[in-house]
Amino acid sequence: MRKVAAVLLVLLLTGLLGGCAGKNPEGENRAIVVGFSQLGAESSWRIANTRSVEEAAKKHGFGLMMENANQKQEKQIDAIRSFIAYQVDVIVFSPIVETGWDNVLREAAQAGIPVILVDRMIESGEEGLYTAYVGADFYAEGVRAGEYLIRKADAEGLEHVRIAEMSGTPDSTPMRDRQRGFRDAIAGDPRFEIIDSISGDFLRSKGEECMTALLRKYGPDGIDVVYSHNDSMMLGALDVLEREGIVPAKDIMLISVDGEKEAVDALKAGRLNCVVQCTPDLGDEVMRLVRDLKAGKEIPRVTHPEEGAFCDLDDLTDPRVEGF
Ligand code: GYE
Repeated sequence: MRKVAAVLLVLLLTGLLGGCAGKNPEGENRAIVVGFSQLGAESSWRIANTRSVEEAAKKHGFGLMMENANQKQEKQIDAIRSFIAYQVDVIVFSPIVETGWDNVLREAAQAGIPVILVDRMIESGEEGLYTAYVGADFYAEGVRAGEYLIRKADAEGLEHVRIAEMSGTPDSTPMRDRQRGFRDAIAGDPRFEIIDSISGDFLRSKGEECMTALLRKYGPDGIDVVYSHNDSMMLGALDVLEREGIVPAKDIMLISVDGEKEAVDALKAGRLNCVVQCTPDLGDEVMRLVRDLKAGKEIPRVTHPEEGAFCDLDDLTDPRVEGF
C-alpha cells in the first residue's frame, strides 16, 4: 500500500513539475516517467552508476521509478512487470545475467513500452526485445588488460607467467567478455599460462575469499599475476596479500578493471599494476536516448563510452588519472 502511494506521489509530482512531455490519455502534456531496474549494490561501480542514473533523470526533468533487485533476477523481472503495470514511458534496466528475459521483455513489447538496456547486455534469439544498449565494450576492456600484461612481460623480460583469474558474476556480460578479451589478447603467446579461474561475483568479500583460496592452493610463489574482473574483488585480494606479508604489485602482478577511487589511489601508491577503465557514468547518455526516443527520433542501437587504462608503465601523475 505504501509503495503504491509512493509511486502515485512520484507520478503526481513529475506531472506537476512538467519537464519533458509525454501525453496522458486526454492528450495533455505530462512528464516522462522512466522505470529503472538496477541489479544490486555489489560494488562502488554499481553505487556510482545508480547515482548517475538518478542525477541524469532529475537533470532531464523525468520522473524516475527505481527498484533495486539486490542481485536477484526474479526481483528484476518483478520490477519490470510493475513498470509495465504502471505504464511507464520507457523501461531502463541493467540485466544481472544475459539469459532468461524473453518472456518479460515480450510483455513490455506487447504493452508498447520501449526498453533501453544499460551497462549489461542480454542474449536472445529475438532482435526486437530492446531498442538500445548503453554500456562499455567489455571485450575491449579484457583486451586492454591482456595488452598491458604483454607490455609488462616485455619490459621485464618475463618468460613463464602464471595467471590466476578472479571472475565476476557467472553469465553476466562483463564476466564473459572481460574473460574472452583477455584470453584472446594473450592467446598464442607461449609465455602465458592461466592456471586458475574462480568466481568472486564482483564482491570485495569474495575477492578476499578467492585470494585466500588461491594462496592456499598455489602458495605465494606459484602465482605471478592476478587478473580481477573488477576493483572490488581486487581490493579484497589486496587486503589478504598485505596481511600475509606479500608485497603487492611486486611479488605478484595485479591487474584489475573499473577505476574506482580506492583502486586508482592504490595504483598511484604502487600497490596495483594496472586498472582498466570502465565508467559508471552512463545516466546522461541513457536519458538523452529516452528524450530522443519520446521525441520520435531514431536512436543508436549500441552506444559505448570512451575508455582507456591506467598502469604503472605510463605517467600516473597525469591529472586525467582519476577514480570515481
Ligand atoms: O565492473 C563491477 C560491477 O557491470 C560493468 O558490475 C559492471 C560491473 C562492474 O559490479 O564492479
